Parts: sequence; C-alpha cells; structure tokens
Amino acid sequence: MAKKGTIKRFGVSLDENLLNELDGLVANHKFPNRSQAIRYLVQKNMVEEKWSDDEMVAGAIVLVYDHHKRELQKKSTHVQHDFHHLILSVQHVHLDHDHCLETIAVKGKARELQLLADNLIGLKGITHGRLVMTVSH
Ligand code: NI
Repeated sequence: MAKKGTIKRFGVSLDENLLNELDGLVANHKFPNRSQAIRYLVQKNMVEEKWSDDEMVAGAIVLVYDHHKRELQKKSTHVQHDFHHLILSVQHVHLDHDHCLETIAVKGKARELQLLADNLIGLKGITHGRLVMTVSH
C-alpha cells in the first residue's frame, strides 16, 4: 500500500473530443496542468458519490419542462405522491409561455432521494433535471 500523500502517476487514454473538453476545463479554471483538472474532477465526483447509502441528507430537485407535454404534470404529481414522505416543499415558477421551473426541497436517505430524482428526471418531456444533495445537519 502506498503511504498517504504519495504521488502516483498513471497514463490516461482519452479520445480527442474529451481531451479538448479537459483542456477547456484547465483553461476555464486556470489550472496549472491537466493533472490538477483530473484531481478536481475526481474530488468533485467523490463528494457526490459518498452519499450513495443510508445517510440522511437534504437537497433539492430542479426540473424544467414544457407544461404542454401531454400527461407530464399528471405523472410528476403521481411520482411526488409516491414519495411524499421525502418532500418538504415544492415551488413552481412559470418561466415563460411554455416552460415551468419546479424546485422540490427534499430530505431523507440519499438512496431514496436519488430514486425519487431518477423517477422525476426520467419522465418524458423533462428538458432539464438535477438533484443536489447536502448534509442535513
Ligand atoms: Ni408553470
């Protein structure tokens, strides 16, 4: 086992498009090199991954959708009632003639929140969906 803090090198193969995106990230964040960008991405991902269990967390599910899409609001309401024990509040904003923004405040086990978010974000007609989780205490 490597001692804590020991720097290890490894090779990474990326296709050109992904490498260009990585270089874009390096430029945007003014990282000194690609290693720093990869470190940033790994750590960012670890923060999101570490709640993949029974931990109690709070968060928000953000949805954007076209309210003209058939059945979408009905299905969304149905899912929300199935998971009502996780939902603290729902805010609905009419963004423009067609689009709605819904922010659903949630609290519960990380795994359950993820399941609820997957069920909502996966509905046909949702144009943008995201779950943000944070510690609840
Ligand atoms: Ni609306």
